[in-house]
Amino acid sequence: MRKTIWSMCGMCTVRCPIRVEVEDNKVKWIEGNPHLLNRALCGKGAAGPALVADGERPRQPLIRSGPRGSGRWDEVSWDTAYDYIAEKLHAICKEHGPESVMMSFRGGPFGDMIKAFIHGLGSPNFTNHDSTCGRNVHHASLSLYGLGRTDLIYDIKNSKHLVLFGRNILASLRVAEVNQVLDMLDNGGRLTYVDVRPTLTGVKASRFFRVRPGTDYALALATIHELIKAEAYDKEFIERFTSGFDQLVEFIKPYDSKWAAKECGIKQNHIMEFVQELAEDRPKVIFHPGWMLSRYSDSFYASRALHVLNILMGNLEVEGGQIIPKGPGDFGYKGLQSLDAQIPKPTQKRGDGVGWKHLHFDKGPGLFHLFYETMVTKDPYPIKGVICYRHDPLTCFPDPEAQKKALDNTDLLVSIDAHYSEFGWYSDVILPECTYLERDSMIAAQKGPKPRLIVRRKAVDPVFDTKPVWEILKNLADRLNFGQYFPYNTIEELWEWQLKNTDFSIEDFAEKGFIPLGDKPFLIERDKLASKIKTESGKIELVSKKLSDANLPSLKPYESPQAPPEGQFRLIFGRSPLHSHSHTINNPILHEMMPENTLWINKRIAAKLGVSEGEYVDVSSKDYGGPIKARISEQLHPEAVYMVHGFGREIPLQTRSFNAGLSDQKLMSGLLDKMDPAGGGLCLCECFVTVKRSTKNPKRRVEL
Ligand SMILES: Nc1nc2c(c(=O)[nH]1)N[C@H]1C(S)=C(S)[C@@H](COP(=O)(O)OP(=O)(O)OC[C@H]3O[C@@H](n4cnc5c(=O)[nH]c(N)nc54)[C@H](O)[C@@H]3O)O[C@H]1N2
Ligand SMILES: Nc1nc2c(c(=O)[nH]1)N[C@H]1C(S)=C(S)[C@@H](COP(=O)(O)OP(=O)(O)OC[C@H]3O[C@@H](n4cnc5c(=O)[nH]c(N)nc54)[C@H](O)[C@@H]3O)O[C@H]1N2
Ligand code: SF4
Ligand SMILES: [Mo]
Repeated sequence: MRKTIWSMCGMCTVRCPIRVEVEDNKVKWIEGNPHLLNRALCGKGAAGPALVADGERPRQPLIRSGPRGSGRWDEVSWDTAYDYIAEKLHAICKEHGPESVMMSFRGGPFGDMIKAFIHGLGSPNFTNHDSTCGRNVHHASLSLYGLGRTDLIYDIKNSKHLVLFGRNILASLRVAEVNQVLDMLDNGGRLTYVDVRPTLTGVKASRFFRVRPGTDYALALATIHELIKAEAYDKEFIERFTSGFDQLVEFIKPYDSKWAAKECGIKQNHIMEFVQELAEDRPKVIFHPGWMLSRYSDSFYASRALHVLNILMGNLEVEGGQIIPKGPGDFGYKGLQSLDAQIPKPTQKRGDGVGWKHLHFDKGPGLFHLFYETMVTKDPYPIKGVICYRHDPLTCFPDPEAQKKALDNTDLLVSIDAHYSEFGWYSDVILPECTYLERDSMIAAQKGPKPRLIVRRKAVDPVFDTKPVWEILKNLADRLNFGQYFPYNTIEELWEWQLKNTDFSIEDFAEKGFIPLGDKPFLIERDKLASKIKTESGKIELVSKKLSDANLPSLKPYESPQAPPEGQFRLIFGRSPLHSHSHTINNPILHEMMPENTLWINKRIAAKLGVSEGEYVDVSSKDYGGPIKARISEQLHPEAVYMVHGFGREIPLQTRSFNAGLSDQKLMSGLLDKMDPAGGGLCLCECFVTVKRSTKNPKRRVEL
């Protein structure tokens, strides 16, 4: 008989709530949770069952038997793997102190357990991938409101006008957000989209600006200029809640629409029409401040300018504007017990310098890429152990060869992953986690207009000898003598412990798959809004004290992006709706639908290079290159070439993805330490590559 399991998708880190139908320990059907997603699921989510069945993943613990990266492994029992890791970690902690161990995590609602593990060990070095993703956006938001990136959400459904600068919302997707955008469009809302190439979102947009790569900041500045000039902004909001407006007015003077039109390669009258629309639609206008904005050397300032536009709209805590997400406490509920909160915070300096060398950055997860320098310099102390849970730094950060050189200074690399990752392949131990459909998770509290408690439930038993992370970390913690911080033996005991202060039990999830904590969303009244602004001054700081203290400008003069050197192109990347970064490339179904990436080339440039659609071109940078098929585009900006991230994998046991397509991160030589000093994000689009028509006739197994 078929049974329903309420769970959470794991094909990307959005973790959409899902309803799974199971029969005879087989997944028969998956759909979005009808109470939250109207049954919708994306293509990757639908391919989940193929992952469970796929044998091309680590099936039991592996300990390296050859040199790092050689691919020679001993298959071992879980006890042997735990003992091996515990012994190595003991030795590292004894010789160098626990701070010599760092642990990274992909991010998301289950981070409590990961933080608890590294803090329980006695190290402050919890970190994640975010300097290649949203750190610039996070720091931009902090510098204005004292609130982080996830402390603001967007009421897209009710907005009159959604403005997206390179936020390809319909392809680089969250199902709930796609639903909201489509509802907004159905309600007659406007969508303005800015990109350097045609996209799914651009196709749906009511206004599309095709800009020169790296010029978003110019367009945002000109929009600020013209709105202020037309006095089309919320004066009361500015006066009441912000500081530094006079400096902004002075700063913005040179940046008018005529200037920006030339800089971005768009029409001035289109900018002026856009400004007119904003004046009509405010305050129900949302300028999305960006998600993946580790791109250009001014991405932090571009994101900051987009936030300034929200502030001019006066859209904070307004229907159809920006909302401060509410937690259980806002609706009178008690929250979950936190594993991490019961552990004394390690007091040593962080190994990446965040919080003492770099005071303007949020301590939270710090900045992973700065640990590489520490591995080499051993300053303030050596880094000897790296544990990555659900994170693949060799794919996530640029220049993997430079990373490997730094990693060679360590004594222990552990990958806890459901797949072979490039990092796992280079590690000393791989601990295979069972896939999301094969495991339960701890309970998570999700903030939002209506907060909720949510949990992932196991749909089927693990096919191989793989284990869930809650069990893996508990076993390691016991062996390392801090098992008391993981006060459970079974997942049921963990749930009970988490729910101890609430009036709920795990049975309360049975009806809908989640526990709603508040049925009616509410907006914070203007009179109470000031208390929600968390800067030192209590104002939204258009000129930030934190930045000034760090000798950084808040209003940075615009600098035009460098044109590519003769014969080269700026390498731009993004995502496909069919893949999640690199870890779906080998999925049997998704591989079949998109087996390799292509290099997008502007039509005029392609003609110059003598390349036609589907022919091979050779792409190269200093240390890496290879052939890839060309995809000719009318609208892609001629300075750029574009590819989807995640391909060019070199793990022989993943036969489908092995050497299929090219890797963008491997082309990014020398970019590992090119960080925006104000935002902490890496400048991944500051990469130039050479493209030539390929004379080779490479073997390719699959035609596009
Ligand atoms: N050049 C370049 N670099 C980029 C990007 C780019 O577009 N181009 N994108 C950037 C962005 S936006 C981000 S967010 C980062 C993402 O980079 P990462 O943070 O590394 O995230 P993912 O690639 O999503 O997945 C990380 C690992 O999680 C593993 N995994 C998947 N499911 C499970 C599971 O159920 N359990 C466990 N234990 N592991 C699992 C995958 O196999 C993979 O090895 O990369 C960034 N880096
Ligand atoms: N299907 C799918 N969805 C995903 C993910 C996935 O892997 N697959 N990953 C998730 C993650 S971790 C993230 S961070 C988000 C990222 O989602 P987004 O923030 O939307 O980022 P990308 O898709 O990387 O890039 C968006 C666009 O930026 C454009 N771009 C490049 N340079 C410029 C420029 O100078 N100006 C402008 N305006 N545009 C430019 C690219 O052409 C691309 O179309 O997606 C999330 N959703
Ligand atoms: S966006 Fe798609 S892949 Fe990601 S969690 Fe949701 S359904 Fe799964
Ligand atoms: Mo990301």
